[in-house]
Amino acid sequence: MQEQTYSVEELLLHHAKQVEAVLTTHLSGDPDYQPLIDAQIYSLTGKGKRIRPFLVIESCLFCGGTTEAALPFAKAVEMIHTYSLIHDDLPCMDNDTLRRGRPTNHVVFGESTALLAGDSLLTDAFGVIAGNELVSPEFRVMAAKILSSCAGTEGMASGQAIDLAGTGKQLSLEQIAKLHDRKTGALIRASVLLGQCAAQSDDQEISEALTTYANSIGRAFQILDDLLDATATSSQLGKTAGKDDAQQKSGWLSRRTLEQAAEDAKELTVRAQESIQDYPGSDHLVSFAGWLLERKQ
Ligand code: GRG
Repeated sequence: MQEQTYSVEELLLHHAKQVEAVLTTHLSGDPDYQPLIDAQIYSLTGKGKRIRPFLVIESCLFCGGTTEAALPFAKAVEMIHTYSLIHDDLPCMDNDTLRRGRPTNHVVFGESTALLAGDSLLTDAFGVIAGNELVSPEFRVMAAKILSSCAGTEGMASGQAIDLAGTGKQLSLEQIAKLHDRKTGALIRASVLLGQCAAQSDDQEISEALTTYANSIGRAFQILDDLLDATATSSQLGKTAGKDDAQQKSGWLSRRTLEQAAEDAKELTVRAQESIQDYPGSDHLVSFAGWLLERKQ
């Protein structure tokens, strides 16, 4: 496929198909723990946008690597994203019943299986990273370190903790931005940096450009998410709409009007595009940042 002639939607679909073909290949059936396998397959095969795998693959191509080398890392990031959605929906967290247009994992499989499905996805993701034979051991270790720091205590998990602790409280815009950077931005940052690892590039300048790009689209993405939460319906989103208000969450709109938030997202998108647009081969990542701003889901 000559990718440069395709729209962002077509590229997303193309990469989604590639990653979906390998997402469940590490899971083999055993009647003793079949529900644990079924629960993972259920959530992995839900209708996700596959934004993070897209970023891993496109960042790898941008850095001179191949889709084949990027695929295991793309799969690992999607596994961690899927675990976070399963756990986020649990009764002890957001207690949600709708995700990716279907009942949430614990509604279908029960709470303990959902918890274990998330645990398995998180743990197995690191096995998938370690098993990427198209990348040298040095870059596999680098990828594992990046993913662990972006998903763990310094990243997504603490973002979730700050979010839960802030429920019902008025956070400042700076506090909300910090929460977004961890809860949403960290895995987006991991995606682009894992793409660079898959290309076996340790170019510091490129790494910094990709980090600025990811931090900016991560913020814009979450602002858009808050805007959609306030303005779209549950059936449009495939998840429960209006949650921030109902759960007294301190989202971007607790401090900014709809118009200001849209303007903030636009500025962040421009910043993201400017951080990489002068590098050759950045056109897909540049267009993707613009596409994110227009998304309706
Ligand atoms: C449980 C450690 C832990 C973390 C949970 C992911 C998450 C953190 C919470 C989910 C709720 C939420 C609003 C997270 C912000 C990130 C986000 C918008 C996730 C949804 O990502 P999409 O839109 O989902 O890419 P799809 O379904 O398309 O993959």
